[in-house]
Amino acid sequence: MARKTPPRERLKVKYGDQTVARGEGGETHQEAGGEVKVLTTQQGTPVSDNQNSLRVGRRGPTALEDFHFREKLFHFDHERIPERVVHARGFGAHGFFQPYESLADITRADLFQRPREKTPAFVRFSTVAGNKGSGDLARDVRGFAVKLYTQEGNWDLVGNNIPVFFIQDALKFPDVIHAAKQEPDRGFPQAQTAHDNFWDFISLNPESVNMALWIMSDRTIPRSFRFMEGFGVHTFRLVNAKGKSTFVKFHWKPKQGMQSVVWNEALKINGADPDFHRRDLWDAIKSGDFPEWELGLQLFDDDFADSFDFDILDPTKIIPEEDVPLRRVGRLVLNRCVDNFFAETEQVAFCTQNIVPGIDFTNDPLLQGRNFSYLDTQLKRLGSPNFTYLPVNAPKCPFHHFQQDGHMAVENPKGRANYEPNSWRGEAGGPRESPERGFTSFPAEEEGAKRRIRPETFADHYSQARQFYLSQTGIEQEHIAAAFTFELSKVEEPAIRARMVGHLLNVDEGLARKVSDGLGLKKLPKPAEAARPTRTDLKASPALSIILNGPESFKGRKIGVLITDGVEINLLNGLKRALDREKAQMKIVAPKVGGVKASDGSWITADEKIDGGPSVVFDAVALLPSAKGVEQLMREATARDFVADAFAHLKFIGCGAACGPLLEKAGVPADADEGLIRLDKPSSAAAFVKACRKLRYWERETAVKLPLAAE
Ligand code: HDE
Repeated sequence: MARKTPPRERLKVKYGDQTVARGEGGETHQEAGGEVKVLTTQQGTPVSDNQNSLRVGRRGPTALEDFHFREKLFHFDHERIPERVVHARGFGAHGFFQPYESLADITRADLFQRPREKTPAFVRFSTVAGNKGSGDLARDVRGFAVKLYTQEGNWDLVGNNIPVFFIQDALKFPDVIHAAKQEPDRGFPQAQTAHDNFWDFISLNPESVNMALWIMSDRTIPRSFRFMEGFGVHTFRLVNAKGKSTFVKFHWKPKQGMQSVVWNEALKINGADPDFHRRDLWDAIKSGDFPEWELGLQLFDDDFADSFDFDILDPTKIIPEEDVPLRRVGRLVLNRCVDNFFAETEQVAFCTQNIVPGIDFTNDPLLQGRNFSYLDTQLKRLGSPNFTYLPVNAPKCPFHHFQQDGHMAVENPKGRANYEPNSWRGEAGGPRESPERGFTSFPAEEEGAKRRIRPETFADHYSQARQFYLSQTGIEQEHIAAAFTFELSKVEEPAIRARMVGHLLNVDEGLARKVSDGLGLKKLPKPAEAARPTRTDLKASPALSIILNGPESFKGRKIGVLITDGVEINLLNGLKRALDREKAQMKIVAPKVGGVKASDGSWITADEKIDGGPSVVFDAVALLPSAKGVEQLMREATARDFVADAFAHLKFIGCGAACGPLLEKAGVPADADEGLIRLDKPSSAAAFVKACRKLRYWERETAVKLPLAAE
């Protein structure tokens, strides 16, 4: 049916300072809601009808001359660009980096010269293996890629939330990624390493064992991006104005403290809210709670490098913070969400080769390979060497070069000279090189035969894996054992399971036995053949534990409060006040999203209906139904799950006076443990919120029979 044409009067638009009829060009017109923009084609031609294509006759064919139709469909057909082969699912935000002090003595990098001066930043967090539409809570490494728009060019620190990597040579990258992603014949499983190909590769590749320990730890199921660390992984160089080089490892330390979820919770969050991590970052920034990380530098010289137990060029190794303490030199704050996901998060093009004067590479073979791969991949994804002009990728400092033309050349050099050297003077000659200001590589001496070789110094594959394991609390060790058991139980080929346990025997016998028992292996396999015996003299590094590096407050966390009609209003208000003081959030969960009538007759609007806001999406919960409401909740499976899951996931539970029968019905004895905290008068709210600072009541774990701990 043809759309009724609005009266001619309403089609008037402002065009410059004239008012002309729509259809004669122009940008805005008046509607009831005020002045709005007139829809145009990409060529700027105003569109009269965006509901019906051009037809010949009432029920006739569509005319090919309908340029608006053809342009619209043509553009739509080309909306997608190739997703990243790895790190396809990501989420970005803008912010800034601010140094605490001048680091001029160790680097000439411009962003580290002037204390408190802000350098704009864009950060993209990601998972590695899953495709763009996969769930946020996959057990996976998280990317932590930072683009810093310095006054001497863009510096991309393309890191992860784990400080080591699977492989020592970039040549192996396609193999490890092929093995991790969906198996090629069947196209599944999506976003998980719990399958044969992955563990087949890892078990045949002992250099991956340290990383295997890290990925089976809770590091790969972070509570959200805000609560995880970031690492540059490789050793880099900082170079000062005199040309002196200092080795450096980069760390991002979350001011919010570290926090992960438990595995059973991760599985359920993926169902309840597959966007849990991106929503968390978005909500935090939009509410003004800007996440912040401190940049920590581990600085060391050649003497340390030569005396260190492992090769500083080996990306499967860390340098424990206890050996080289972190120097905290500045802060990264994320304070602005993207305006458009595609334009920014999708089109941002990180390249490890993007470094600036004062920072330099080392010979880490993984880093050397990455320096090729990233530029190459951006051309494939973005389709033109001019991707550097996209606003999210363009430097924010002046830039001048002779690169020209190509697809989508939005800006070409002006003037006659497009080559160098040239004899044109002044502006006509274009930019010139600058030996003083320009980037100069650190003149490291290199020599040797050209061979395909892996240095002897990279050969110890187990000692640091053991050190990592022994640096964990008992609870975290149990989680590692449980994760190996879970993943290897999904492996169908028994030989692969056994081969992996053979590696674990070189890490820690207790761990290997737990996994072997968990898998039901009839007998313990032989330890894998080791190129170097496992060292047992490496000291534990408490910095590697998440639990030992948690937050000091409940700030930025979320409580889900389950209420019904008749909720005690003073109690609810008391809890809200206590949470406000802590700068934590309260979300109301109720049988209907419209809300409930409180004890004083006031109306409380809910944030979520119970099945839309299960307890897995909260850090702690409070149960404040009225006595009558409890009867209703006891009949609802979602309400029982809300309670049972909160308990099983070791959450603190604030218990209102009436909630006893609901707890019982959910299988939780009312006096089960000290993680259940009375919330029967407004003054008890403060004690409850204080308890929540510990995030979990870990003591409960051994009592709960869920697949959290290895049996
Ligand atoms: Fe990457 N990696 N990578 N990687 N990587 C990519 O670049 C690659 C490695 C990391 O949010 C790709 O733009 C090779 C280590 C992050 O856009 C690709 C090797 C670390 C991101 C690529 C590695 C990373 C990527 C895919 C082995 C931690 C996401 C799309 C030598 C220090 C960046 C893209 C974003 C993305 C190659 C290993 C981190 C294909 C060859 C080690 C955070 O170029």
